[in-house]
Amino acid sequence: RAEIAPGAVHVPGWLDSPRQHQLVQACRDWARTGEMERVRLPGGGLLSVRTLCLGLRWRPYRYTGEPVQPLPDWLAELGRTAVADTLGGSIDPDVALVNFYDDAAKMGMHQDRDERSAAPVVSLSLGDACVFRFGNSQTRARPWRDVRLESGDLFVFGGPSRRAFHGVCRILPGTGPQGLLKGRLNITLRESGQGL
Ligand code: MD5
Ligand code: FE
Repeated sequence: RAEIAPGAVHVPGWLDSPRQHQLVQACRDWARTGEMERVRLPGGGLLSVRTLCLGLRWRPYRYTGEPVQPLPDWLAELGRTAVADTLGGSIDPDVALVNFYDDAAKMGMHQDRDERSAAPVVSLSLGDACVFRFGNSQTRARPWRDVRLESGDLFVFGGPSRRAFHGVCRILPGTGPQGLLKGRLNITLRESGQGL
């Protein structure tokens, strides 16, 4: 367990192997409805990751009212346990965003600021490792720290780190557990603050 910055906690290997397999299988089931798609930015660009929303539909830069598959209680509960195990305090997640990265996908430096809640975000990594760049809250430029996120890792972002810039520089193909998944999945659990 490592505190990367105040409010940002990395717990390598938080998910055991059966749990990782269960989560990947759940992602496959959710994706069968065909909702895993590249999101278009208002400026016209397309994200290279494929995204699936549970609970509420997210599009840059808001949660829309369109219906999506429900967020299962067991997944919300996993998010509550993650926060209790790291920062303490509570969250009541109503959204999960599932991002799939193929070998070439990446995510530029950005802030997550579409949530109207101050609650932490819980991030779970599955499959191939990545180079995750954790920056600062002021600018998308340095200083930052590059952290390798591996399959099974938990990252919780709260408090002063909640609005930090962050991104995924690259995927490290072939580094995931044998037989789990080709590519990388990231599940984030969030409290949207809609209806608060
Ligand atoms: C990923 N996902 O690996 C990353 C990890 C996203 C996204 O960035 O927006 O879907 S989650 C990183 C994250 C979330 C919320 C706050 C902070 C980082 N942070 O304050 O650094 O697909
Ligand atoms: Fe983000």
